[in-house]
Amino acid sequence: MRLSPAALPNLPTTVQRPGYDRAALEPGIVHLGLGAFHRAHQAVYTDEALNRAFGPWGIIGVSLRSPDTRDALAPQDGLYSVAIRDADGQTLRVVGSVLEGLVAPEDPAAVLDRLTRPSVRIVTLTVTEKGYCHDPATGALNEAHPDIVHDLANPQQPRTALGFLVEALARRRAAGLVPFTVLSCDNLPSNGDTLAGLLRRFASLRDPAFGAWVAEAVACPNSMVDRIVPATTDDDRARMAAALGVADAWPVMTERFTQWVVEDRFPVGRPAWDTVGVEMVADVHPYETMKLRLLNGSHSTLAYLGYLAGYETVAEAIADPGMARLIRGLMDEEAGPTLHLPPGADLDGYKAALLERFRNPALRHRTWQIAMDGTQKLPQRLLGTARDRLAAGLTIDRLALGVAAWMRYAAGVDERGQAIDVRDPMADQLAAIAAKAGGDPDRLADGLLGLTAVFGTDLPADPRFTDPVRAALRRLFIEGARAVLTAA
Ligand code: CS2
Repeated sequence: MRLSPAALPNLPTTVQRPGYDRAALEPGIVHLGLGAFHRAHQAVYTDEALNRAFGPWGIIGVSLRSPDTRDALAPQDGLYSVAIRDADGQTLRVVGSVLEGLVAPEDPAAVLDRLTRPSVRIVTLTVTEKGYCHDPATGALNEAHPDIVHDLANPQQPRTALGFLVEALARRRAAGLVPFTVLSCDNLPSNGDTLAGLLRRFASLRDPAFGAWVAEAVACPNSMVDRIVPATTDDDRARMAAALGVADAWPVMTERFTQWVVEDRFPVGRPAWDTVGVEMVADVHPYETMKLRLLNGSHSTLAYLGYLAGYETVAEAIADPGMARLIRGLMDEEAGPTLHLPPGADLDGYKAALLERFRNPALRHRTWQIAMDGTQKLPQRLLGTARDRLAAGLTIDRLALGVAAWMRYAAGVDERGQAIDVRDPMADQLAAIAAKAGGDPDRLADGLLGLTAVFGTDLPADPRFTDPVRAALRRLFIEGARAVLTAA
């Protein structure tokens, strides 16, 4: 038996399920990037909001690359399960807010069709950092990106999120339809403002007057998203089937903690997210900086060092006392003091909760998963913090160790001489730099610091940044990650 609307009445009574009439649910949101994170976060909030205040806010989910999620959910009529797991056990629910899945490369016209429906009023995105096709150091559009070049030349057959959004906005404008609100839910600094700038630039490259209209007419609220969602494994599928009594081809695993802070700028409406815990605020920046620098900055540092030290998961890595000291120090001494806190924030409670979340024994969150796409993540997770500290004349030793651990990882060979599967949009450049460095830490540092898309031009020219990074990288090569952690 497979999870489906017909199977809902027979699920164990402890499994929460949609309390609204899915057959009457109209789509009002198109989501780009139908991955596990969206399904454990925004889709859950929307499901809850539909329970509270039913309205035309069903979700059409679009995968920009692989058909896997669509293939898993289609036979289930879009239904899927979410397991909240921690030391206390697990809580299960079935989510009903996703109505349909589409695979963009299979049928771009179908995606554009959904995006131009009058009932669609919000487009949300979780396309990961690299999905914005921008220069991570500056936020500017990477106009040489092959997919951007393609989408400008073939507006009817886009490949990128930007290409779809801009073509759909052009069609809506031509048809006299109101533009949708575009809500980025990725871990980028000023994600809405950044996206607004990219949309404007992309649209201007098609036609400057259209670019000006996009800048004027399209609302792109900033948002901060937070929930840890490790990739689902076959073991998770088997445990889920046993708990539900039916098979779910792609359940998602997550933690109890969840947070979503959104700027309340939705000129054409939104679900009743404010009734289900979404914090609707005027300014997201303080929330976002706190999260990116404390959670994600710690996560990346822990992921690179943890992987090098032979730890497979976050929980294993943070159980190393040296790692716990390092991450605590990074938060307390280096990242924390750079923050302008949101109103009413409890910084100590937040940091303690983060360490507890990293220790969650029931989530197998792989260091390798977090280590992906380092070139896209480092700027907002570690380098912005380093810039602020250097400007204030402060030290950056732990941040430098995090950056050096990325460099050691990006070199592509672990401490036992085994190849590392380095996933990164700049993987070819990383490999070429590593090959040229031939295992010499100083040459590796020089080569990687030359990536201006990551480091800009200021940091590589500042010895207060480069000296501690080089020193940490030498130690990682000579002593190894475990020894460096022991001394942390
Ligand atoms: C992680 C994030 O994979 C990663 O890079 O740091 O996905 C992290 O789990 C989320 O941002 C938590 O909200």
